[in-house]
Amino acid sequence: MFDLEPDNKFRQILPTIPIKKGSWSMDFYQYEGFWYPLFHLPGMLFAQEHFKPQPNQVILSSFPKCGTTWLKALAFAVMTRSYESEPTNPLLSRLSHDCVPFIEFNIRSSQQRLSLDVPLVSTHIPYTSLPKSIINSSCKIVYLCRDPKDVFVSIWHFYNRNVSRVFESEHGITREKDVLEEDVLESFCQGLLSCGPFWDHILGYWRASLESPERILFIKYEDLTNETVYWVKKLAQFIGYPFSLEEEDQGMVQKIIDLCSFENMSNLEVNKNGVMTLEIGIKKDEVNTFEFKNNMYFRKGKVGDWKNHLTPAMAKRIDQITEKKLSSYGLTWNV
Ligand code: PAP
Repeated sequence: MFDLEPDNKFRQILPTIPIKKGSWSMDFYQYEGFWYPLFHLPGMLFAQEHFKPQPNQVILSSFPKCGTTWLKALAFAVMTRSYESEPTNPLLSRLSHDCVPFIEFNIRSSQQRLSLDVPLVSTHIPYTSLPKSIINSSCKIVYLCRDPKDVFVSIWHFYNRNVSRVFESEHGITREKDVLEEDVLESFCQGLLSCGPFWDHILGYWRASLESPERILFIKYEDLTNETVYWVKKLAQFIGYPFSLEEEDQGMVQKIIDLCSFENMSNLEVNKNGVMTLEIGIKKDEVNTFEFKNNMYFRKGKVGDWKNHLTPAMAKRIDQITEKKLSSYGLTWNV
């Protein structure tokens, strides 16, 4: 399924990098200190070598399941001033992932697709592994992070439904689990998930944002949820599309927030029944793709849902790692 071009970087580094098994028997490959499943690493390496940002491009970055779908919708709506319920508004007929491409999942077609009118791209690549072309550019980066307990629960649901689907189609075995098991938590704590460890991912962007606050805006999902107006205005200002007083008087900020809300987005026909295609590898001249149902990106959209899924011991384990790895850098969650 993930056959690759013989001369590509992934094939070259494969014999030299550590491989470990995570949950659902998935293999993870370690590169530059982070773990990737086979559907993520080749595209990441390709982006490192080939991605060239436009000077005015804004990079939306996040660890998976921190609210990327929401951030993409908000940034796209801010840049395009899409707030009306008119049929031409792209956010009403396309998943926000289809409006803002990932640099590592749009392998072959990336350069065409990325020369979009709306200068927005996204990535899950850790800061220290970003393409040098981004690091050396003056492009703004917006990073969204989230309480790791909610990230873990969200990832578990996503993997549980998607990975079990792959097993089902490839091996005829159903792997979907009903309860969150210790081995999945173990994998999360060891960083054996796409772009893990979570804490190192966050720390890379957090430190970079402290060093270059004019270039990197660091947002927490919880703050975006609780003080949405403040953060949407801040986002608009930061990426160079501030709201004028007139626009504010017209209620544009609130209209954008309403358009991008979980309730609105998750009820759109395209997000209920549509499908998105990620490019995850290249076989000869053909791009290998993997399809996700759009509704996979909309589960609950709540802060603190971990309380419904984690035992106190599981929550404590995650909190202890967060405390150990992040608190001395001033990063904490009180939810
Ligand atoms: P990705 O990394 O695969 O792109 P991402 O969008 O970051 O996924 O994360 C999905 C989470 O964002 C889901 O969280 P949950 O599992 O805890 O519910 C999803 O529900 C939430 N989400 C998606 N859209 C919105 C939105 N408009 N507002 C708030 N949360 C949202």
